[in-house]
Amino acid sequence: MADRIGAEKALAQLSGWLALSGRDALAKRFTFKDFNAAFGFMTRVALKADQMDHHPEWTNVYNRVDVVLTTHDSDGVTDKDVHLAKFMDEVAG
Ligand code: H2B
Repeated sequence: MADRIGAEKALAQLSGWLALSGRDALAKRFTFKDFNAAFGFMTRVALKADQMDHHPEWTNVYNRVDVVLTTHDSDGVTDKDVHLAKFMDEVAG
């Protein structure tokens, strides 16, 4: 199982992400031009997440994707969340 590093340590390596209150998790809102761009982002991230066997909690409304990352098996934020967060930032551009 991945070691829990905690949101604070994770945030030091990321930009634009926030810590959720009451839960050891990272959050970010991604906003795109339209639904097509948002869903393209989700598709690319979904393939990566499945390869990693590490899945985001997320919701989509039109051009917006709200993401929460945490590692359920470790009961908090791990390097896997940092890795997936960085990938999302890269894909979102
Ligand atoms: N995703 C996330 N975010 N955290 C996990 O702990 C996790 C996961 N565990 N995806 C994986 C799947 C686990 O449930 C399976 C059995 O490998």
